[in-house]
Amino acid sequence: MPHTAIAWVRNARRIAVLTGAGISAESGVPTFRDAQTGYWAQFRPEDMATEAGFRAHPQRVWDWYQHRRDLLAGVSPNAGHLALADFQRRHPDRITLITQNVDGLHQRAGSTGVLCLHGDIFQDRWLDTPRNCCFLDHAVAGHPPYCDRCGNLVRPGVVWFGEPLPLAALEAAQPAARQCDVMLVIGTAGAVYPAAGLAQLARTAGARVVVVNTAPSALDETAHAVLRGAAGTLLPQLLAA
Ligand code: BV8
Repeated sequence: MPHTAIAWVRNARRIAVLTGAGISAESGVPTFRDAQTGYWAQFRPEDMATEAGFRAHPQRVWDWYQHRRDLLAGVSPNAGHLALADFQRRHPDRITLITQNVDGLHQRAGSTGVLCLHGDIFQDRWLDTPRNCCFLDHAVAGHPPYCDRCGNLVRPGVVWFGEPLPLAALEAAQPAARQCDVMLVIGTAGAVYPAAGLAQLARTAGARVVVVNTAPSALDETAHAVLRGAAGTLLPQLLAA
């Protein structure tokens, strides 16, 4: 663990953290771009995580999310999630946690005020604007569930490709990136925007950017330091100070 990165964290008044699917990998959650296992291997996540994909194949997409929800029910936060939650407990006003993940593991580790840029896989919402007959707790069970009065479909409460990010989360994440002294970019390929753009925003505003990733990522060149390794190993070292 380079001492410079530890020193930057120790001396930082404000730290912004951007996490991606890689921080949940050690919990046993397949990352977004890992080849989907089994039946799902034949489909591209980028095609399924879209409104068009859901409208074209509602059962396939719904079952993919149900499969991921079921998998998440059996996993726990790992040392990387716990190190971030522990740091926030010790330094409550020094860290802002921004995540692309929809798995809720940061919250289960004890992190609070998590800015969820891509929604929450455990939330349901209506596909079409709900009418006064559409009540989620009255939706008829199905793949997907639906309103038996107007046929509206239930969809997962995540942000699909081509959909805008939740304004409140994004409008909190951008100033956090601009005002931080250090940005930690953890476990993300850096391929999805506007989330990945937060790293450049931080760098342009003068922050030290530190990437933690087991493999090269599109944000390595935005970083002042790249720590090659697993989040579950490196974060406890980086944040223990
Ligand atoms: C939007 C929810 C506009 C669903 C997801 C430029 C600007 C703006 C938009 C765009 C743009 N260019 C292109 C776009 C469009 C698009 C986009 O970015 N496309 C990409 C494919 C090019 N963006 C959008 O559509 C966004 N919306 O821009 O709207 C708009 C405005 C107004 C009105 C209408 C529209 C919405 C994007 C959100 C998509 N939803 N998730 C779901 O989960 O099913 S994105 C999905 O990808 C997940 O959230 C995931 O977190 C995210 C990013 O992936 P990563 O987290 O990086 O995961 P990945 O598997 O790729 O990588 C894992 C990394 O971890 C690897 O690097 C690996 O090495 C590393 N790793 C593995 N193990 C470990 C590890 N690291 C450390 N430790 C380990 N142990």
